[in-house]
Amino acid sequence: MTVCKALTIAGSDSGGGAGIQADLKTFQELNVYGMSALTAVTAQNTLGVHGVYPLSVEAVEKQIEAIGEDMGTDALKTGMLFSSEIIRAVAKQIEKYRWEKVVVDPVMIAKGGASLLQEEAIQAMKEVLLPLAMVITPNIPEAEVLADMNIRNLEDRKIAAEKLYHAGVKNVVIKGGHVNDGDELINLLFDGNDFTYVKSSRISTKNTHGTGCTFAAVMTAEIAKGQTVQQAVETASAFVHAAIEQDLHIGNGHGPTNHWAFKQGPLHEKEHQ
Ligand code: PXL
Repeated sequence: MTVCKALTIAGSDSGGGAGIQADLKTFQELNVYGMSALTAVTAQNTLGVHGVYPLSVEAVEKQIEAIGEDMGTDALKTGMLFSSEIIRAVAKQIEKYRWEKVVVDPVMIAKGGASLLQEEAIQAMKEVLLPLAMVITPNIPEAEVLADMNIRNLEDRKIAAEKLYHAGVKNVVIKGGHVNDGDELINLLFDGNDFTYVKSSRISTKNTHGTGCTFAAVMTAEIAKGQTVQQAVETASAFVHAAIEQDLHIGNGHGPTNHWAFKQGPLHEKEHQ
């Protein structure tokens, strides 16, 4: 049996809903062996981010090297990278190991508004990381920053996707979760030739913490297995939809989603008590 492997280079969310915790849970659900290189630790719960503690560039490099020198990976994703120094170090390692199945989730701001990427790091992300990306998965506010334009409708989203493609990214997915345009949610994929709309129904809830990380983690796991980018977007949309639909009611703020819902369906609460 050959086992598929995926690596997440991202921050820790102590609350377990986003960051590497979301990534590793998602990899596991999809039968992919998960590995991680931590970039920063956040002290966080459903009410917000209470502290951000970046790791040293050396610590990030060493973790990636440890994997590159021994285990290798079939695909990787980047999440919270925090600083331009960490971005440059991560890009260098991706080049060193010639990793090509690279999913970049350009994490910038947490749900409550806390910054997970320093302002000056945006330029580094555009310069050194986007050209290495097989796929980038921004939400609309992130796409606005990276493409340097306002996105008011689907036409604008297509223009932003084209701009990001021309910045060197092979496939651009601009997710539709952050617009209120009715019952239909459209995740837009642009591969340099065609636009594909991957549709699902919108669910109204405040419990969406970690959906961006989870979406990119599904894509990474599916790409690790050899699925196409379009298939990966379809699975990611279905996985996140199930995770939101069957949420867990944990915490008093923006709650996490249910990472086992896609595979296992709803858990009957407290059935063992
Ligand atoms: O969802 C973005 C995100 C990514 N990574 C970490 C986070 C968050 C959101 O809070 O905490 C570590």
